[in-house]
Parts: sequence; C-alpha cells; structure tokens
Amino acid sequence: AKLEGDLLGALHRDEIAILFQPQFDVATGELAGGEALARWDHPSYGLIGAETLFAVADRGDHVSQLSRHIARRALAMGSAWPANLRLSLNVTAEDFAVGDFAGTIQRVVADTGFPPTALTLEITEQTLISDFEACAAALRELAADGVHVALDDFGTGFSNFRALKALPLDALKLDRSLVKDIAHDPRDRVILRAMIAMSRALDLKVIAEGVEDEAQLAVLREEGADIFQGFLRSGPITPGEFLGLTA
Ligand code: G
Ligand code: G
Ligand code: MN
Ligand code: NA
Repeated sequence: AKLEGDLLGALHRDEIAILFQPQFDVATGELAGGEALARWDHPSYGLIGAETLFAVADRGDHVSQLSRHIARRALAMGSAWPANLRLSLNVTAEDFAVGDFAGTIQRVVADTGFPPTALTLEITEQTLISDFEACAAALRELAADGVHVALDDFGTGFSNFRALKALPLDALKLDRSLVKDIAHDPRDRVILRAMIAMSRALDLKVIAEGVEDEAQLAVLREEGADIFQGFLRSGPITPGEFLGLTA
C-alpha cells in the first residue's frame, strides 16, 4: 500500500528515471537509436525496475498516468538528439484502452517538437488480446502521422501471428530468448533465418535484442538482421550518457 500511495507524488517529484538502451545498425555498427526504459528512483528503496513500477502503478490504477508521463519525458529528452536517431517507446494495448492515448502521443509530439517519423512504438503482445481492435485503430492513426510500430518480445509465449497481419507494423523485435543460442544451436539459427525471411516478405525490419557476444552479432549479420541492442555494446544508460554517444 505504501508504494502505491507514493506513485503520484513520485510523478510530481520527478522520481521516474528514464534510461536509454542504445540500438545499433547490424551492418555498419553505427548508433541507430535508443529504447526508453523507465525506473523509479525511490528516495528510500533505491532504483525500482519497470516491472515492479508498472505493477505498483496498476494496483493504484495509475498505469495510464505513468505511461503518459514517461512518453512526455522521453520525447522531451529525445528532441535533443540528432535527427537520424530513432527513439523507441514501450507501449501496451492497455495504454490505448484508456482515454485517447494516440491523441496524447500526438500532443506530446507537437509540444516537444519531436519528429513523429523518428518515433518507434514497441508494442508487446502480452495484453493485446482484449483490446485488439481499439489498439490497432489507434496505431493506424499514429502510423498515418509517420510513427513507426515494432512488435516487441516476439518469440515469447505471447507471440500472436494475428498481430503481424492486423497491426501497421514496421519492425519485428525478436526476444532475447530467440537470440541467445543462434551461434551454437543450428535449430535456433534456422528459426532466426525463418523469422527474417518472413519479415522480409512482410516488409518488416528485424530488431534483435539481448545480443551479448560477437558470435551472435556475426550470425545476425550473416542472416541479415537490421538492428541490434544488448550488453555486447551497451546496457541501458542515462540520457546524458546517451547524448555522449552521439557527440
Ligand atoms: O528495463 P527493465 O528490465 O526494467 O524492463 C522490464 C520490462 O519492462 C521490459 O519488458 C520493458 O519493455 C518494460 N518497460 C520498461 N520501460 C517501460 C515503459 O516505459 N512502459 C512499458 N509499458 N513497459 C516498459
Ligand atoms: O523486454 P525489454 O527488452 O524491453 O527489456 C529490457 C531489459 O533487458 C532491460 O532492463 C535491460 O537491462 C535488459 N537487457 C538489455 N540488454 C540485455 C542483454 O544483452 N542481455 C540480457 N540478459 N538482458 C538485457
Ligand atoms: Mn521493448
Ligand atoms: Na522486449
């Protein structure tokens, strides 16, 4: 009960920290953008991860306020980035089920001056089922503004091929469980190759996450993945550290 009661105050006291995990071009190794990852920098408990943060927000029915807060803060930071870099924001179907989240994103884009074509929304399938149509419609509205949409966590238990067909997607983001063994297990490599072939045929970019060693990156390069992120190059870093990478 304690943490729930703190959350609204935390939003006002600016205790929600936003880190960015850099994303790189597989072919060239160049910085391509960053994924915004939220943390709660709690005065007594220290850094609280996104999963706990959102669980606490959910218990207090404050998820939509939290998501809107993160969108506004992340895009304000991103508006200082070079124009060629993409900013990825994690969103869920639940975000689109409350109020007019597409309108919120459009307003944040207008207020911050962040170019919509440099924004990628990473949508997870976890909660897509119940609010699928509303979510698809909202994403189509944003896609019409030039916002990009990536299907996140692809390859986890929530993978839903319906989303591939019905959402206005630009990219498929392969979960790190699909990336982990590609350099050692031929079966994992076959699955990777098939996912990339499918993505090509659907005109989707392929983003690989959880890349931890050079052998994995070499396989991604040979198979033709587009973008990667992972501890091999960088974990999540502060906005200041991220800007340092662009200098
Ligand atoms: O970075 P971390 O390990 O705490 O992330 C845990 C999970 O929380 C990840 O799946 C990540 O996508 C998710 N997450 C991180 N930041 C956000 C956010 O701002 N919004 C949503 N909906 N999920 C987030
Ligand atoms: O599900 P999502 O990708 O949004 O989760 C992001 C979380 O994954 C971050 O908290 C980050 O610390 C973690 N992460 C980022 N890169 C790697 C990696 O290369 N390996 C592992 N195991 N975790 C990673
Ligand atoms: Mn993500
Ligand atoms: Na993910």
